[in-house]
Amino acid sequence: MLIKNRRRWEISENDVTSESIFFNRRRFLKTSGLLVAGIGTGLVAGCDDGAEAETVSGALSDPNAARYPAPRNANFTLTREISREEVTSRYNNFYEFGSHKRISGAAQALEIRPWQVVIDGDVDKVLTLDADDLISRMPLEERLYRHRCVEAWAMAVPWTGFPVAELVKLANIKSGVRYLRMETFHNPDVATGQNEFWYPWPYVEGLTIEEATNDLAFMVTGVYGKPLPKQFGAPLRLSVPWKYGFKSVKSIVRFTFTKERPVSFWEDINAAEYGFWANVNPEVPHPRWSQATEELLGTGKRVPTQLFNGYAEEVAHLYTGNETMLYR
Ligand SMILES: Nc1nc2c(c(=O)[nH]1)N[C@H]1C(S)=C(S)[C@@H](COP(=O)(O)O)O[C@H]1N2
Ligand SMILES: [Mo]
Repeated sequence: MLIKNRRRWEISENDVTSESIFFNRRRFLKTSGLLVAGIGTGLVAGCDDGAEAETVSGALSDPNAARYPAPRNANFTLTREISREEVTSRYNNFYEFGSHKRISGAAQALEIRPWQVVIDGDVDKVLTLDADDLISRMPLEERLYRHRCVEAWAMAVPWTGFPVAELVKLANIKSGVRYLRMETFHNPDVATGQNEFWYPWPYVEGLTIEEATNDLAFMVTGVYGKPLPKQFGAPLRLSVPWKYGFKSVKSIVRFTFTKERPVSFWEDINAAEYGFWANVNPEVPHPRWSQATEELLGTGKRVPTQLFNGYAEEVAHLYTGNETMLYR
């Protein structure tokens, strides 16, 4: 289909609703009571404790808030400085809210509570869980990770979360499962970028089961010692730091275990540029970005890029004997 082959830089950024319109709309919804009325109407399985408190504004509060900052896992440290929160929280890729970096204001319109998560596919029993409930069952820890976008910028952040392997354990998967498919929410009323019909919404990403259960694969629930801000992909966002950033899917609503390799969002748009594997590799240039070096956000410094983004020791064994995995 011709329209799908439109490149990112050809897409107009002017049709994104401005922040002020967003906030005015929210204010209208709040004062008219519509926003409050919309909360809590979805009966969510597994969310039966009724303990969620309502704040004055009508938004539900985070029952896991007291668990931040979580204890830091010393196995995951960095040899570079942590990127400044003021920079990383205002420079984000989240196409649901616009095809540019200044989406942090618009992303605040996303209601993350209640948030239903489905675990389905080749599992013993389909699970429908409330995200807060899921997180409350998981061991939270802090890890210092690199993040490397295919656009050749990089950051280093203290994520809080739990190993994806814990979620795989909870899912009780059947034998023969080979992939984990993850899907972002779909709500064009709130995420105006999803009205840009030439994108294959909702955003989808996938990993092999071996990748998903590798110790580095992390399900992020917080950052900088606090629950995750919306622009970073609250309430559940993946981090697979040895792969290009687009693999780290945000605001997940569905985990599907399958025998078939999922087609990722960017792979669907342009498989030659954004393949399924997307392992960071300085020797394989992207048509628009040499991958040899990267800019550290907020510093103006460029540094050499490393194979697997510096995580070869942890993950190289996953790809031995298959060259294509080192390509795209
Ligand atoms: N749902 C969704 N997830 C997404 C994206 C997106 O547009 N939508 N962008 C990806 C890309 S390209 C990158 S680099 C990271 C950016 O994460 P950050 O904004 O928290 O730095 O999120 C990834 N996850
Ligand atoms: Mo990215």
